[in-house]
Amino acid sequence: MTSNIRLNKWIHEMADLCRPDRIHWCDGSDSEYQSLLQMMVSKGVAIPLNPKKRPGCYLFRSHPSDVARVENRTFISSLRQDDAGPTNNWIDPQSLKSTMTDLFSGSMVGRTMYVIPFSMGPVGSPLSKIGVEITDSPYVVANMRIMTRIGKPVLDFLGSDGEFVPCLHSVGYPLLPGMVDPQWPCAPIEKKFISHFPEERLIWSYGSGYGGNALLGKKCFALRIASVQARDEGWLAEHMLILKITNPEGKSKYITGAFPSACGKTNLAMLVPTLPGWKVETVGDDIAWMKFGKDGRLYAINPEAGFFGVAPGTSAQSNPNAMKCVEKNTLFTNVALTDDGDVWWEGIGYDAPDHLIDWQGRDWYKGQSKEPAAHPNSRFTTPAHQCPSISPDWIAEEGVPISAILIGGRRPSTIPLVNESFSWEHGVFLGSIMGSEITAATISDQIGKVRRDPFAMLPFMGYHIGDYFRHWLNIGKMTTPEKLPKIYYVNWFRKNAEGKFIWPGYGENSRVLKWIFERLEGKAASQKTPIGNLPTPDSLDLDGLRVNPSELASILTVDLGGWKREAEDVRSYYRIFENKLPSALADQLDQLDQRLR
Ligand code: SAT
Ligand code: MN
Repeated sequence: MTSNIRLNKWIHEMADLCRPDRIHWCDGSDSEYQSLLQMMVSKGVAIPLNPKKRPGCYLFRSHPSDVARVENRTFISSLRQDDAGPTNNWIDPQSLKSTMTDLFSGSMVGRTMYVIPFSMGPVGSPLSKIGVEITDSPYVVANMRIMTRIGKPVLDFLGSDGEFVPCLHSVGYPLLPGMVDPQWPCAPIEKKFISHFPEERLIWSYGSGYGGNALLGKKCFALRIASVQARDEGWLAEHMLILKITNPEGKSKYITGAFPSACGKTNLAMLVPTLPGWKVETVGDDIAWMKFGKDGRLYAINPEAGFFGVAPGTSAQSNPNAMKCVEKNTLFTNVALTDDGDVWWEGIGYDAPDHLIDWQGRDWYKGQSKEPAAHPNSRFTTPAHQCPSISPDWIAEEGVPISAILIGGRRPSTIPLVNESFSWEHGVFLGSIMGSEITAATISDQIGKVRRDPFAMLPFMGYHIGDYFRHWLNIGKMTTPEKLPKIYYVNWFRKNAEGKFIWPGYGENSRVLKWIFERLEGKAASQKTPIGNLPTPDSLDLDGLRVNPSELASILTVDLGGWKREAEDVRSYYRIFENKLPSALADQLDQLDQRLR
């Protein structure tokens, strides 16, 4: 219930369309959360974990067809196709709405329609924005309660005329009389639509109950729709972690980092430095909203309230803070279940017990079962405040001032460990060409090619990427150059001739963060190269690090041949932007060519 006129009208219209049996307005209370979980337990949808091992934790298993974001079913339905650009799927909004109206029609029959008012960012912060998600999935409600701020405080703040982004979601499985509800209802792939109407600031998602397809505050709102709002309002909505780093003298700086999915953003955000006296704290692990403060600097908030992290590979070695975080009050999806009611996944840091129940609910025997016990994209949903490394500033309403922006992907060759851009414009150029090398066996003729993923936003852009580059360049003109964060291109993933990682990564990445910190202080030395400023051999703290010296040298110098090929490849990649490629970036590429000669 709300006094907000627009919200009431929308809820009535959507209820008329979807025809749920009942409507539940989420107040966000603990008792509501507990009773939803109890209801799901009683239906066999949620499995309570052993309270002695994982108090307040539950396991969910999704349908095998519904285990990840579906990029080929994700649409940016701007009025003009040209505004969606060459990297997004587009359907004319009128036609998409008519298709989806048919799908939503009666889609909640036999179900409860939950109304979730949510705030991205601290309720009431000038950097925050409000959304309202309608969903027929109690799993989504429980996850949204961890990932965002939901319920009464949000409605109170919204008041009678506050603005919100309407987010309509249905799993697409109406329960007609006599039908049995499956454990994970969803619709077949061709009926799944994750749709964005940027001009209307509207999200419609049908047919999937999983992650970014269904928790609409995250990728749909905080990145795709927010990127459009940010363009129009002069700020940045980015796929970035936010961390706070403090040197042994107690001086702190805030750094954001854009990395594609599965490049270790969560691990970097929660990093435990190997360098004595240095400290890293977590502000966010996935999304940063950055706006200019009165002092002309960029301030960032983490719009989320939890972490939706990939479980496999998370261990006490790779990310001890995340392991602590998921000890309690955590929802697990598609991990394996042990006989004593605990969870297990590949790369958890210790051997599997002899017997498990795998992510599909089947018996799994160590040494016998061939398939992984946990799905490779299995997840934990866990409250940010439980993270031992969480910074007290993570809820700062005014955000935190950003000194540096890291960008990077998985590049086994060519890209050095760390490269400081010459200028904002040069940094935007590097951001526009970043990406990961294709290694998965799926597209075999593409192996070794680079999948460019500008600012790690490729799957999350709400408009034309060429216009997005222009927006980044414009942001650089909105303040004085010394107030802008410096942009660093990093690469933890270089490999040697045997295909092994050269740089140990994880906590050792603190050595790179230290160099960046000291560059920002005007202390650490650098050498100017054709591609940017690289550390001088003795400016990077390598004390106690055991890495083969010649291999180390290879990741701290410019691979001229590799960069010449890189520049050529970028030239052909840039063609997809046609006349939308800002001339400043074409100039940057020409200048790079010149310097490489
Ligand atoms: O499923 S999510 O989109 O939230 C996570 C991811 O794919 O990066
Ligand atoms: Mn992400």
